[in-house]
This record gives sequence, structure tokens and C-alpha cells, in this order.
Amino acid sequence: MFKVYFATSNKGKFLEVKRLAEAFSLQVEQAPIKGVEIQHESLAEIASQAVRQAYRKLKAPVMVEDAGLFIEALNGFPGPYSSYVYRKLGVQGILKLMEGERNRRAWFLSALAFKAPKMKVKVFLGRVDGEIVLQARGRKGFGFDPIFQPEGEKRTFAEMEPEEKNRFSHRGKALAELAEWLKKRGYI
Ligand code: ITT
Repeated sequence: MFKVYFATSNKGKFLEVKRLAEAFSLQVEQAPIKGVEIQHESLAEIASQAVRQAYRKLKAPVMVEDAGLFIEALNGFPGPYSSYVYRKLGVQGILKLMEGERNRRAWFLSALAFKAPKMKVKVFLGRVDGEIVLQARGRKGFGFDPIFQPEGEKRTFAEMEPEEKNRFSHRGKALAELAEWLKKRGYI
């Protein structure tokens, strides 16, 4: 099986990716070595810089993901600052910011950057649209999962099993794109 390191400190992300990757004949190993993350409005740029740093250390196929929750009524906030906002305000903080707001539209974006020997960094994007619910529901998943309900669903991500979430999540889509690309090039 083709082995790729996943440089992340987020266990939730790692478990989702590992589970899904197996279905694509990809063996994923966590490398908790993410360097300094740059501040940038573009998730793709953040992930690209981070994967370059990780590759310099590992010298082996590696991926880094940068993801975020974008809320329309808040002009895309917290977006690239999702990790920081989650730590400082949490799920309840976002619900508070959204109090009385009728436009609940939101989306998750994932930028998955991959680097292997003798190739340039490649970035794969994934997006899932949905809404911010009125009250947190569910205990599965991580981060903002309890307040995000994907379009056409009656459950939040935190009320779904990881397999279900992976089927249409931003991360699942980006990883599927990477797997297709690896397949075309004969890696897997
Ligand atoms: P690494 O950078 O070490 O991978 P991180 O948690 O800092 O871990 P990000 O910079 O990509 O990861 O931050 C994204 C934040 O957005 C994350 O901490 C969550 O709060 C939120 N987030 C991203 N994807 C999510 C998902 O699928 N479900 C719920 N929240 C998510």
C-alpha cells in the first residue's frame, strides 16, 4: 500500500482521513510535526507552505490539510481563523454571534496539500454547503460539527458516523480528489 504521512495535530481530522484513505488503498500515518502556520486568507496557501515545511523534515510523501468554516452572515468568518476561533469562542460563541440571524448559510472548505519526491506541491479542494443550526446537536466528530448541518440532511455532522460524514464532507471530497490524482499517476 502507498504510504503517505499526514502532518496534523488534530486527532479528529487524522481519524477521518485514515478511515477514508484505506478505501482508496492509501496508508496514512500521522506525523505530528506541523511547523509554523502562516497567516493568510487562502487555505490553499496555508496548506502549501505547511506541506513544504513538513516535506523538508520527512523527505517522504506527505500531506497537510487546512480547513475552515465560512459563515455567510458573518462575511465568511471564521474561515482561515477557524482553529483559533474554535479554541477561543467555541461552538457556543458562534451560536451567540448568530443569535437572531435568519441567514444561517455556511460551508466548510478543505485545502489538502500533497508533496512527494520529485514533484511540485499539489493542492486539492473540497467544499460542503449547509447551515448553522440553532442549537448544538450530537457528540461525534470534532470542532464545529455539532452546529453544522449539511444541505438536504436533518442531522448535524456530530450526529453522523465518520463514514457518513466522510461521504460528503469537504475533507472527504478533497481526499477523493487526491486519491484520483494518485491513481492516474500510478502511485496507487
Ligand atoms: P492542524 O492544523 O494541526 O491540522 P487544526 O485543528 O489547527 O489542526 P485547521 O488549521 O485546519 O486544523 O483548523 C480548522 C479548524 O476548523 C478546526 O480546528 C475545527 O475547529 C474547524 N473544522 C475544520 N474541519 C472541520 C470539520 O470537519 N468539522 C468540524 N470542524 C472543523
